[in-house]
Amino acid sequence: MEKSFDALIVGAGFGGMYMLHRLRGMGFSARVLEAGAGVGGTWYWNRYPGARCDVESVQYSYQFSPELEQDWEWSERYATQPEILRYANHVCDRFDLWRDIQFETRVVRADFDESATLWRIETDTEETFVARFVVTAVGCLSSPNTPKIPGLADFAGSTYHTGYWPHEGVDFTGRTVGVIGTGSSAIQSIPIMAKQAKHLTVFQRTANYTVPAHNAPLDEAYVARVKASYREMRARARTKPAGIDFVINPASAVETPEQERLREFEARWAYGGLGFMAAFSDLLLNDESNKTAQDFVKAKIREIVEDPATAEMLTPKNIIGCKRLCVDTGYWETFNRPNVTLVDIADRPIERITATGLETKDGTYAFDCLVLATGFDAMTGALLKMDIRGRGGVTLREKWGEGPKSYLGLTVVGFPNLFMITGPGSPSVLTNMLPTIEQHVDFIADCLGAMRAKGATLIEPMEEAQDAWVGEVGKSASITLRSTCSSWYVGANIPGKPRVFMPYIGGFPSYIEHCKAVVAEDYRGFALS
Ligand code: N01
Repeated sequence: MEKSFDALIVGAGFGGMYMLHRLRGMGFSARVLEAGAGVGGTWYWNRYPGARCDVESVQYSYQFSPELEQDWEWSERYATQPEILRYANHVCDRFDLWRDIQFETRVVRADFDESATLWRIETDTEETFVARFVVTAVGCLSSPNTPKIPGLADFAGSTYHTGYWPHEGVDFTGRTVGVIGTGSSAIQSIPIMAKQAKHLTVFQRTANYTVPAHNAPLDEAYVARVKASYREMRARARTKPAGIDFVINPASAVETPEQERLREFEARWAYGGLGFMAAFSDLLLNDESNKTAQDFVKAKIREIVEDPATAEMLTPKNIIGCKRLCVDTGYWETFNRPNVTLVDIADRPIERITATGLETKDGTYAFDCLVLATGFDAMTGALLKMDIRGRGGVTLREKWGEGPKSYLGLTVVGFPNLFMITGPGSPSVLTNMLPTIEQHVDFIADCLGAMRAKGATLIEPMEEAQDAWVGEVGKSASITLRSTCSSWYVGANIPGKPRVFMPYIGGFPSYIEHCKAVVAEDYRGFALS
């Protein structure tokens, strides 16, 4: 017997949890289906050593409940994965969410039944559901990418993926370890694995930029100040492109005299964190300006890394901030350790994994444990893993054959009553995810409320509105340097994936204005019936 709800929510990360809270509060019946055995989404799966958020904890938190903001105590400037997971569990306790979340239930298929105007949902537990609305809260970086390197299955030691880490943790003490990848997950975990392991070999295909976190326990007086002015801080954050309360210097890097420019970079470096890219307003708009930031970080690498050949190998060749900037604790310093070796695989790629390690064109490397820090099939991966079929049985995979198209990153033509939280075409991964998740959830909840008030049961974006939004997403991407490199933002890390800059880069404030205008004009661009 199928179970029936007003809305089914896929995923119990921060998006799914708040969506449930909102819908229940409005009197809708809702159930969350979650593949994992607990809440937290990305923070449930990504348990690799050193995993922590690169947005400061007081900002990477829900703002819908001022009482929650006041009661919860963050212990560090950047929260660790275990602390964020405790926070997610606390939210579930506090708002009594558990009773409507069903764990270890993966949605494998969803069909829109046009005659009944309902979604029919199949799961890997054989249980089926029907619902008027489906909301996907599956995350943007949640489908781990395991590259198809020949021989991967032959490795006789233990293989781990940073995005799917064993819950009991891994102790590398006395073991030799090979790590493939130098993205954020690798940059966070390498310094910690290096301290444990007998020997660590890092296989680097693309050297990456990172800035120091300068993480520290939070000082009581600072926390008191934040708590006394949360509303103002949140309001300021909503006026910033990334939804983070950074101080953005409006000056141009190239137009600033050199000494002054260096002072600004130095101050940002000393403060730590992603605000480094807010040192000047044109770092991601102008090649020459970007180069000044590149040169500054390259000089830091040469200063920190003792062996000049290793420093040279670690020096990125691309635009800073084009791939997502990393935030680290002791990353460059780790390469001064005698038990760490860096292997450049850009020109000498891995040819195969063997039982005892791996082979490149000109070398053989042995290790007991292999860590794949190889990232995710970003933004579309988790959505396309489910077999979602809209009108006429057309699959989302077919619909997005040339890359994802959406209206506002929230809805897709041909898929009525299906909403995506932080879907492709939304600011999402370019922003502080918590506030942008809340904005999406509020949009969806308010929309369902408006439909109920009108007596409407069906909502679907119109083709022209979707085309216009896809055009807007493309136009905003074209003016930034961010769309110019081979990153996961454009799907370049997944062989065969269409190359499209997936998130909306026009900034959170502009996105909020677009959404507000759509609502003010009675859900402009949507057909309601
Ligand atoms: O993944 P990545 P990630 N052979 O895709 C390499 C967020 N995040 O998990 O650059 C050899 O960045 C690949 O090389 P290349 C954050 O948004 C946030 O680290 O493609 N190497 C690259 O070095 C981040 O951007 C936090 O040449 C291969 C690495 O693997 C996003 O998640 C923490 C390869 C993958 O880097 C993804 O980060 C962690 C192959 N076949 C993550 N395939 C926070 O702090 C891939 N690589 C909040």
